[in-house]
Amino acid sequence: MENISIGIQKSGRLSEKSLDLLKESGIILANGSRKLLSSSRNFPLEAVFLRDDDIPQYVFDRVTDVGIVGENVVREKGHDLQIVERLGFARCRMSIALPRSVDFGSLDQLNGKRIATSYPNILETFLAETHVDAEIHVISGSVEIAPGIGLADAIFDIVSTGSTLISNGLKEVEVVMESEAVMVTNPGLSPDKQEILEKLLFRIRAVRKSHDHKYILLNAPNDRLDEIIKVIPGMKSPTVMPLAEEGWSSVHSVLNENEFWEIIDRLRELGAQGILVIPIEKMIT
Ligand code: PRT
Ligand code: ZN
Repeated sequence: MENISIGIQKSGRLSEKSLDLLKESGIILANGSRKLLSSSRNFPLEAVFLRDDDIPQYVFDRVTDVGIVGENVVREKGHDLQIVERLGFARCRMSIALPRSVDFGSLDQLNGKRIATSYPNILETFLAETHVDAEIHVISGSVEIAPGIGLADAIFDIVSTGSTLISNGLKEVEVVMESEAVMVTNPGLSPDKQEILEKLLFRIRAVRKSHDHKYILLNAPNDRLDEIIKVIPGMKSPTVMPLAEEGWSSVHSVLNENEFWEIIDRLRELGAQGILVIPIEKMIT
């Protein structure tokens, strides 16, 4: 039986969430991430633990069939890979930042300036698109200190909360791209491997969907039932069962996390009582 191999970051910001995703998909790995390789005993998958920067190349060269890596790294490496799923974690943006003391008007100001970054390819493409003629200085780490020590006039780096910029006296002036962890592949997998990938994606989607949905149970007075049901449509439609107490029903449904509090407020206005909200482990629609 054929296996699918998946490149996962060995240790870093993506590692834990990548492994959690496999685990929640019911895929048990033999020996965690301590070794280079780890096979699953209940799914035809082998995890290969790598530096995140190497993952696009490994996938491109078909050393691994798929990989989980930041979209920023995929873009920087420039291999023609297919994003098969956006995974919603390790969200960040790649931005240009300037010393706080510099007044910022427009990108033209960067003409003739030095920009320090570890992502020269993304930056170069952006500068070409926006017709800015700046000098790119490649630094491999601690890019944020470059302006302070006179090595550059600006930086182009990953920003998440923005606190690293603030503590280095910098301000974000231009967001060049948004990024999140993605699953990538090099198209043209064998039919067997493609089938395993589809199975894996089916599970991952069910897990991810369950994360932003909640199961809700509540008691509704029968005379407001129609209005209450309109507020919570459910996957198909809500389940309604009579309560032992006359004039009341129990309503069960599924809510989207985004509209959760609004719906709860609305339900209370409509006289719903005994509202219970329960996490969902898997969700298959
Ligand atoms: O050892 P290896 O090469 O595998 O790992 P790495 O050190 O190169 O990468 P790692 O683990 O730091 O990050 C992996 C991926 O996580 C990145 O490629 C991004 O896609 C994503 N990610 C999400 C981040 C951040 N958020 C993040 N905040 N990567 C880095 N940072 C750093 C950033 O460089 C800056 O120094 O955190 C700082 C900014 O954070 P804030 O919150 O202060 O703005
Ligand atoms: Zn790295």
